[in-house]
Amino acid sequence: MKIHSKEEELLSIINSFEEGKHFNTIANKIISGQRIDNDEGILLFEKASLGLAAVFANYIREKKHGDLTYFNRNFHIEPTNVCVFSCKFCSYSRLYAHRDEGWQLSMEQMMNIVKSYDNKSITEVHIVGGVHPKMNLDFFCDLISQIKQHRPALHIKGFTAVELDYMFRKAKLTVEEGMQKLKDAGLQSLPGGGAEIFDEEIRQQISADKVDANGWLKIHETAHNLGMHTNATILYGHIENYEHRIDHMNRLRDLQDITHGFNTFIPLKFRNKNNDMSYVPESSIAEDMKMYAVARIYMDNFPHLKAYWPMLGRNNAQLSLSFGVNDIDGTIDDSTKIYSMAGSEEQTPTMTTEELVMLIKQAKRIPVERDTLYNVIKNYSAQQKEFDTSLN
Ligand code: V47
Ligand code: SF4
Repeated sequence: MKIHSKEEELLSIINSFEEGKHFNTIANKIISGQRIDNDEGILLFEKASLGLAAVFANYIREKKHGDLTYFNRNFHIEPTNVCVFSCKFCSYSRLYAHRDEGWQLSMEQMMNIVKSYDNKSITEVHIVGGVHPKMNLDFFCDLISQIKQHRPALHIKGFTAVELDYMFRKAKLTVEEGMQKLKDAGLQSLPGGGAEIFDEEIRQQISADKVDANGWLKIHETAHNLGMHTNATILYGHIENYEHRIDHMNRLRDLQDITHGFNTFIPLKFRNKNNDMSYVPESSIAEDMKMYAVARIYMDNFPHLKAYWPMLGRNNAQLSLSFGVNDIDGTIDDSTKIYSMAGSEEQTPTMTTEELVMLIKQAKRIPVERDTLYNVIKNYSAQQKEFDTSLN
């Protein structure tokens, strides 16, 4: 019997697809580890069937990570949903004039949230919220130092570039000065939010008044230069087209070539409940899976691709593990409202470690608990074997 290499296998699978012959150049690039260009990214979105895109994305995923699939134990603090901005897709924020309809947590309330995890083996707190005009840089430096004093080993991932841009401008500090101050207080990494879509025209239509693409990228570059790791998101499935998605990923890929500071790319599906864009239909699950697959193929220099289950729903997050995804975020403990308020099926997002492990095992992948920086805390591969035999 002839033994086929993985590469030969990939080429023969590609050629079994009707449209396969149009994708030989892309297949050869993927096999030889070369990156695809923007036109090829658009071709994948427009002309590749979902099955073909999945074959490419899965090949890359398995080359990078095998079956390993990461999750972590985390909770969120959302200090406020009061926001000076009014992004059209946002279901969560309230303007300052309507602050009575929203929430604004005091330092004590936020520290009580942190303390409520004292006996739990949590490794990360993710802090993200609206842009409140009275919660300034000093307030957040104080919050970070108090958390660090209370629980030094807890990794603090906090603040989108949108929140940071506003804080730094109000404090009349440069991005470098502001970021250094937060780092000195104990901030360790940045989440990927606020990126939305970088294209200037689309950004103008959906979130006109907040930090622009260059401002977002500059903040992440500065964090990288200070040795911090960050994530990046894309908000897709609204009024953008495939060119805009590729342009967005291209700007991130270019910055990553310079800094290598991004850990994870997180496509965020637009959810359309209770916001000013409710007239825009949500993308289909097939479209969501295509987005993950093309992201995995195009973003060759991003180590990880995450499906954020509170937004996508746990079943679809499980499905995404066959479309290039190798991370599904964490336990969450019902501590975020951004997606439940926008209509996600996960109205009280909480998963135990056991549930996350089972979700990953059912998809025939190997669960790995990680910390924020992808250091392995526990690899469940030994138990995977037991699971496989119990199925026979
Ligand atoms: O920037 C807001 C998005 C983001 C809606 O880095 C919406 O690990 C869809 O960035 N439909 C904030 N998306 C959340 C975020 C994030 C989440 C999980 C993990 C990480 C990480 C980062 O949420 C915002 C915006 O793009 N968002 N409203 C909506 N209706
Ligand atoms: Fe404010 Fe963020 Fe909502 Fe925009 S997405 S309105 S910046 S909370």
